Amino acid sequence: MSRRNLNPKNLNQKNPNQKNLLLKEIDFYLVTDSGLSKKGTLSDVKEAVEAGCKIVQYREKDRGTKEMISEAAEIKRICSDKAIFLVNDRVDVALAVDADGVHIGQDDMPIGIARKLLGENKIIGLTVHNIDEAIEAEKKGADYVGLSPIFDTETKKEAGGGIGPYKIKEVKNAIRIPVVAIGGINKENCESVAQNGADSLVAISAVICSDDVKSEIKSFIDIIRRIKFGE
Ligand code: 3NM
Repeated sequence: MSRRNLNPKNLNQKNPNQKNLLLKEIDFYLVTDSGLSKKGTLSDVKEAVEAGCKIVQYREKDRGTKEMISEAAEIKRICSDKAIFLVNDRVDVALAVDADGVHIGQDDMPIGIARKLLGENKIIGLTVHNIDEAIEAEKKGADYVGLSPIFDTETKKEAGGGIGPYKIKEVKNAIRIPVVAIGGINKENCESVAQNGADSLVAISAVICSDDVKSEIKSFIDIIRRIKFGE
């Protein structure tokens, strides 16, 4: 199905399938990081969307709520009908700007409460580290899981050691919702991530620390789509 027919703006309308169709189309997944960014979060999002990225997560740990709402509103405008826009952890910020959904961790707001607050049509992604958490996430109504960390990473020191790309296949075989791989992924190892069945992948430092965010993301998209869709 053509991505052009799948408009994130329609997430608010009464089509419960819309979000699943949108999630089927994702490849490279941008997670923002203002601490690592060279040109700033808004510039990174803009370049990502221009590169063809179809999902953006605003992850900000160092700003106050007011500033986050203002930045989130701007990101939503940049994503408009081109990319799904999620907010990390902060359900309140997602609600304030009417984002397309949230991404939450195991210790964040319980998914059932987030679902009640956001409604059925919004997207909720949950971070998982193993098969049991992935099965539980699907049971509790997550729309996708973020499987982490695939490799060791300096970007999130508390993430622990990498579980290896083969775990992706095991998790894929255990659930039906999409699996997004995250942690220590770069251009050299991303083929193994896609080959093991990841529907999408996040690479923060590999992209955001580069001088040309747009062209880096384009290369990731090309690699993932070649393996995922045979393009
Ligand atoms: N979450 P990089 S690892 C945001 O394991 C985040 O849950 C992780 O950055 C987790 O692509 C991570 O630079 C950072 O390794 C990933």
